[in-house]
Amino acid sequence: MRTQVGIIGAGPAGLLLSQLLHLAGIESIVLETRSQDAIEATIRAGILEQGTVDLMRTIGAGERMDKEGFRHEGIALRFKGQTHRLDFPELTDGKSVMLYPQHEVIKDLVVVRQAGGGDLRFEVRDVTLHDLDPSSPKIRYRNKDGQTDEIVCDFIAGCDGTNGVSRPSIPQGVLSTYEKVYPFGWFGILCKAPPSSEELIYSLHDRGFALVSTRSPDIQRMYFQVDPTDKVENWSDDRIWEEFRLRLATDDGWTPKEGPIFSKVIVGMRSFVVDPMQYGRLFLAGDAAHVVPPTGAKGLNLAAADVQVLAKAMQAFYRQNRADLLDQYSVTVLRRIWKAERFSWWMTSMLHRFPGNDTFQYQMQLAELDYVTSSRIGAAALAENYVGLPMA
Ligand code: FAS
Ligand code: PHB
Repeated sequence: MRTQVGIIGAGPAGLLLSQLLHLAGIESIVLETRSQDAIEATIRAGILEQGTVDLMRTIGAGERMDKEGFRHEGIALRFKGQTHRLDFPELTDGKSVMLYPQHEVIKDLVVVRQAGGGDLRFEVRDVTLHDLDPSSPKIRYRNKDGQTDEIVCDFIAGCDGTNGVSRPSIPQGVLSTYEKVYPFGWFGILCKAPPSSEELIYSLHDRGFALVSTRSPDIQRMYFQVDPTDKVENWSDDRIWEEFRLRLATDDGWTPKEGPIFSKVIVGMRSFVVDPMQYGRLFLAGDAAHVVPPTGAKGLNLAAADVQVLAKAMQAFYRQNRADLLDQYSVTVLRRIWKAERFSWWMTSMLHRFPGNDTFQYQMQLAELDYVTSSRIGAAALAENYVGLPMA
């Protein structure tokens, strides 16, 4: 079997890339280990930067997002019992973000790919990459009926996330790896309740971080900081709501809207980057090459930004026989990735309690929050990063 671009992984990176290439007349095959139902049910990110919203519209996948998504024109920062709103359009010349869940994005992308005759192969097994350098890479795998198959392609796009096979297929010594593991995780819940707030609330409390987000008018998404080794079963619904009430308390008696919790998960938090994001004819994009702690809401958006640059570079290769953009892909996207890593690390460091009760450190965090909520320049810097820095 032959194609131009073999894409491993049907997450946001793989599906967006496949659609972008399709619109540029470039063929691709997407291989995914999980089923279509499973990828469409993966609860992850919720915030889309302006650039990702524009991309979804440009590639013809924005209709349902525009109908069912929520434009968020700000966030609130809460500390010392006070709430401070950051007005994004006012601070960033009109930009904002969209609250539209990642699994809905995935559903919309699968629809447009299938409508466009996209070759998406689900439930594959034993994916292996071969002959990445110099010129005709191959992907071997077993399809869902158990038969082995080989795809010969011009390029492989490794969009298989942080636990995929693409990155480990790059020989030892080629990649420089940068990692920071945070000494806390997030306890995330989904509950049936009305929204507790019009916009997201990021809160720092002596007991730790808490985040009020949403998914729809009757399903809410909320998180609070926990020990990463903690277990979901240690947390009864009553104890969870008690913790949210404590950490989100304000001097004017604000309380969250409570309801039956139907999903509980604890996720670890780390910052991770590999450099370069290319080896021969293999190009990494999204979580396959970098991970951010979710505090800055950057994960999905970085994946979208990577594949926009990669698709443009592949288009230049096929249309103008130019290899320069492909050669520059890694340097180009890593500049923006490191800025997003910095922002996500900064938000995480400002808004979480670190073990060891370092009271001076805590005062520094409170002073930083006081600065970004009382200085227009400080607030604008946060807002500019949150809505999304310009594309590379
Ligand atoms: P993805 O991980 O989304 O997709 C990779 C795909 O490749 C998956 O479908 C996987 O099944 C497939 N795959 C893996 N190995 C394969 C193989 N060998 N062969 C074929 N396919 C293979 N971001 C936020 O902003 N907010 C959040 O709340 C948030 N929560 C998160 C929670 C978790 C548990 C995780 C892991 C991430 C979260 N993120 C969040 C970040 C998230 O949004 C990611 O950045 C985003 O999914 C990255 O997209 P992709 O790079 O496409 O990788
Ligand atoms: C979410 O809605 O899941 C979400 C929103 C903002 C974040 C992290 C997660 O920073």
